[in-house]
Amino acid sequence: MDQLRLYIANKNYSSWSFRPWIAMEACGIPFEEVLTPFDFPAGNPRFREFSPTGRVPVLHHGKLRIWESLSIIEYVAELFPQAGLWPQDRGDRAVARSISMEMLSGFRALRNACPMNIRRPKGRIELPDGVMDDVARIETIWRTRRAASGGPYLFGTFSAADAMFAPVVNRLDVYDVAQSVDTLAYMTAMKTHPAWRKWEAASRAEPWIVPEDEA
Ligand SMILES: N[C@@H](CCC(=O)N[C@@H](CS)C(=O)NCC(=O)O)C(=O)O
Repeated sequence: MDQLRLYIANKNYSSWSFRPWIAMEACGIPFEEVLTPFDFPAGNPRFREFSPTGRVPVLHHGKLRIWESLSIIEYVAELFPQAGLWPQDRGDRAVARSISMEMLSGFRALRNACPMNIRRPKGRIELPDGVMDDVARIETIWRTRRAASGGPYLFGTFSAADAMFAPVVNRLDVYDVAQSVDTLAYMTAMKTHPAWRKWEAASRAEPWIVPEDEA
């Protein structure tokens, strides 16, 4: 099989890159990573060299190009069915996809106000209207899924749904907006996963600062 090559941007800031990366890393899927740092003042011109949309993440597999974080996860889940990216139970799988899509298309107030920033020291900021509504919905999803599965992840073992929420775990953590014991327990499970620790260590070692993402 051709090597899978995942194109990503800064580990400290690129929330969409984080999702397929942690899904593949946590589920033991072999891949090569290619990191190209953001260059926002210039409009990220180098991304066009490997990405049809000029955005990351993108997966190259032979001549195939796959963009959009969730499509990448779906592709590798089909390539490696034994890796368990999605829950085994069909109903659970459907709900995992529902909450993954809800994440992909929603929670804009939280995403706009609180950019992912792995190495940000914990501290509150003034939050615009709507952010705490997003947080409440996210906490309900996490609490409901962990109660149904028994945890520690949303569907018991780590799945693509956890990967889709990984950047949100960072946001609730570093902007100090999570309070409930159950939310904090889920965040601890995520932040102590070996794949998270690997991404975090690399984020901390990066030299780049992106002013647009320093809230
Ligand atoms: N819906 C896309 C979002 C991709 C996206 O917006 N990526 C950001 C980085 S996290 C990007 O490439 N931004 C560069 C730009 O807009 O120039 C996905 O799920 O992959």
